[in-house]
Amino acid sequence: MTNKHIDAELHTRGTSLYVDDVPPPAGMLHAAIYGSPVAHGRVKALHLDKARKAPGVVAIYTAEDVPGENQIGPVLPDEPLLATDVVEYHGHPMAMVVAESDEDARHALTLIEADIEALEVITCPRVAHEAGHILGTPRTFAMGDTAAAFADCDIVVEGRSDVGGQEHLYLETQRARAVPTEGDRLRVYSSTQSPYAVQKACARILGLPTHRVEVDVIRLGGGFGGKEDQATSWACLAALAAHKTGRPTQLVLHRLDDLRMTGKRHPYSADYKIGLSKDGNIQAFEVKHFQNSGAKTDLSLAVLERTLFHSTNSYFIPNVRAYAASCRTNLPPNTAFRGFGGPQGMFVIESAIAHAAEVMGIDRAEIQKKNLIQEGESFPYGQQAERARAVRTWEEAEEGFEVAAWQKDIDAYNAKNTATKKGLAAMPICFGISFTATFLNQASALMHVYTDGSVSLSTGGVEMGQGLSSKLVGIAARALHISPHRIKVETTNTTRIANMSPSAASATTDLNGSATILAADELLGRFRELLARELGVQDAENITFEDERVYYRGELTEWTWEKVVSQAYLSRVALSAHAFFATPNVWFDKQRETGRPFAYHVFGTAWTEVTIDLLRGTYTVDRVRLVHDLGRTINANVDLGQIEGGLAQGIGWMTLEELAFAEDGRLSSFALSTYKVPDGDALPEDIEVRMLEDADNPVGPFGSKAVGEPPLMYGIGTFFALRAALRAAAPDAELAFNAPMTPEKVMLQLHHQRLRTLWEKAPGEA
Ligand code: MTE
Ligand code: LUZ
Ligand code: MOS
Repeated sequence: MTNKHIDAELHTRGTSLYVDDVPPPAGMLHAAIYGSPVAHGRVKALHLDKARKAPGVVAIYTAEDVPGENQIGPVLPDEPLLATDVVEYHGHPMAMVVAESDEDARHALTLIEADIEALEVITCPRVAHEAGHILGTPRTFAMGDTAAAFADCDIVVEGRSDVGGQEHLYLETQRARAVPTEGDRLRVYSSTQSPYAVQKACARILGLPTHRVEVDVIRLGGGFGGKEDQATSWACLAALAAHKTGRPTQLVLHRLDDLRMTGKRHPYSADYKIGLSKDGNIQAFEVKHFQNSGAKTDLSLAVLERTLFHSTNSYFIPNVRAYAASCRTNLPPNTAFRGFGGPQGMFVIESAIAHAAEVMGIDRAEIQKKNLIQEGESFPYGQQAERARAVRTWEEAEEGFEVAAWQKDIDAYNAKNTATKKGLAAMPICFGISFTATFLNQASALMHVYTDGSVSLSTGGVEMGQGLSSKLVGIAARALHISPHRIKVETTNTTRIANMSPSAASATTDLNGSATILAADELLGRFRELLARELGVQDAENITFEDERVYYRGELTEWTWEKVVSQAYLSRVALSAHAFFATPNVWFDKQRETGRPFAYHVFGTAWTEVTIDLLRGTYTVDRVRLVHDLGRTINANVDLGQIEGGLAQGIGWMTLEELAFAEDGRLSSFALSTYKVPDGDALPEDIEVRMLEDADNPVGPFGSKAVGEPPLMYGIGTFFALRAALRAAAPDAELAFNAPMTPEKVMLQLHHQRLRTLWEKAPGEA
């Protein structure tokens, strides 16, 4: 089986197609969006006359021009496509210019003026919480009795932890092209993880039945969650323009507009309290998560829920009380981002453990290891750990990477060096696989076999660089027992696959791959019956397929794949199959906040080594070594790419990527000159990934496990390695649990706590 990423060659040659690479249809118009110049205000007037007269302008549309419902909220109906009387974040779309060229459209934007009465701007989730600006209802997961448990603890520590948001920075910015076909019909090409969400929303805003809108997706230049829901508005806007003008219309966000107008990973602030026995067993944990949701609900409530699901990471804690609230602020609506609230939840428990270890004067890793969840123990939402591999991955990492000797080397280094210090930290991860909204765990596959033996495969899954197509080819080839080169994965299209779930939650291969296997089984079943007739035997179940050959009772026959297929056609046996898959045995009761939301968990353990330059505050991530549980991998190359890519994104989130919003709600880190993403130099030179062996997953396709999101959370280890290095430099300093740990923050903490005393003493003193 080929192990290459199937798009690798196209990408390398620059011939892979994205929305606006397809040659434009004749007469295509270009749209550009006027976004609110303030973060909160009442709209008094919008002056469009000058812009209407600008060269090339065909039309300008506002909320009044929406023929259907001006509403795109995916969960709660609180998000108009175009703002009406109030604007609630800087960049909030207010009007759309449609013009003959992108330049014309953007020039006209500069001629629009808005009269807006400024209202109070809130950017802090704690302030919003205090003021009662809460989206949905706060949630609490509870297990055991924390109050009683704290009373019995030898050590109780309390603190605060803050973690920043993150820009998705998909290479391909948000975009869509809408083409009117005939009658009231539209075809929409969208860079979306959720073609069905786009289809539904376009129909809703145009007041059409869903079947009038066809959405087609070739691939995305990255999504990372940023296009799970937030590709929808741009597709709807292009659709609105195409519907109104009757001409194809394309909307491509320029990078700076994309940075300014779209939501990001949710920043969180949290209060924690952790109680332990003196030998390091965690007895109780309480946490309050304040999610900075931005101005609209978007997917915030689902993200919030996943924060709760991962509030105890890989640990078993008998008494837990976890509260979480989505706090409405005047920032762009924050949204899905790889990990979906899980990483934010994990950061807090890791902070609490680090804090406790420092107070107790023991190794953080000692507490981590002692409390890893074991087979049959419960998570605070009632699900039990099954095939728990927290301890296994921990021990394989500890032994395989000779952590004890490694730590010794680091201690020796720190004893010798005064200008630089090293830190080493462990990061175990445990991530639940399945959409927590149970109904989304469904998928379909449509398989056509042509008479030459080639196979066309459609699923509801979207290729966004994660290697879905490569895996689907591998799965289909294996399920049909034919060569992968015979299989082609088609674009994702709403007329071929209806009502698909978003490609998200790392579950796309699990869901669509399982549906693919069912479709293949259906075809092979028909072929068996046909072959039984041809061979003149009754026991069709003894006909088997392997390597494009047919065997009967283990004996090779003269039948090959191609021969079977052409005989099936001549015998009028259907060569197409549609199959449907729904993940069995997952459920959740929101009233009682218990259930079995996940089909399974992904486990792993990473160790990270860093070096800090104490004079400059700069640092390097020297080494990351990890043991990861992939089940039985379908494509080791793709999986390794996902692990390394996720790790890189997690390191960026924890170190360099700092979103800065001014008090007036404006994004100050509005360009790549002010928002630093990790480049090759910022990433570890030495990454060693070991895939856990003998790690079958009976509920994944061919024993595999999902891979997309979990590795991002290894990046959290970098924060704690940096903290360990800081501790080596300044044992008594007050260090905040405040990520990202930018070089600036390293510097400030060192400067305040330690260097200042050194400098005060330094000149001429003993
Ligand atoms: N990898 C690449 N190259 N590009 C992406 O956009 N998205 C991530 C992850 N890996 C992403 C990626 C996110 S957020 C998810 S949920 C999964 O891929 C989605 O794909 P999967 O369900 O097939 O793992
Ligand atoms: N999206 C979603 C997700 O709608 N539900 C989820 O549980 C989820 N998890 C991770 C990423 N996206
Ligand atoms: Mo990923 S955050 O589920 O798109």
